[in-house]
Amino acid sequence: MRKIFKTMTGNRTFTMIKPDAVEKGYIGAILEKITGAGFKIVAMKYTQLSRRDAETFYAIHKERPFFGDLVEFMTRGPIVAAILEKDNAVEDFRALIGATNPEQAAEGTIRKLYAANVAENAVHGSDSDANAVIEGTFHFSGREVF
Ligand code: 3AN
Repeated sequence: MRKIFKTMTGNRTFTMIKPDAVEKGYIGAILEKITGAGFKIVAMKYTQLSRRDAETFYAIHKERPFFGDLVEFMTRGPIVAAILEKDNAVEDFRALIGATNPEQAAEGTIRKLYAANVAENAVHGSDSDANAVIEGTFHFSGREVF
């Protein structure tokens, strides 16, 4: 369990390649963007969220009108979950993926390149160091983190 707490020093973030991007065959291209931007993969798995997993992971959005659709979407097929390491990981990764809505995402960002729309937006990135720890420990045990 110990290594994941390095996230608290601000050098780790958590990501998922979401079902839409997996379905379209973008896993390799997205991982290449991530490692090409200087992120080191310190944990990774190919898995599928249960309904309960998705409801727990996105509990912060449970009052939002799109919550039901979000849970349906995130559980409809496999995802890639990963913990990434880089200086300033959370902020730099949010910059690499771009705005939540791909129409507003900057050129060259992962969402601009690979996301369909605001609901099916290809990748997740933690929004704070604290959430990176919560999200990383939700998906990985200590022996799966390097
Ligand atoms: P981000 O993923 O950029 O941090 P959040 O945390 O606001 O964005 O939203 C979590 C997820 O909920 C998004 N990645 C997207 O799949 C979905 N979502 C966010 N806003 C909307 C919206 N207005 N309509 C539909 N789905 C949304």
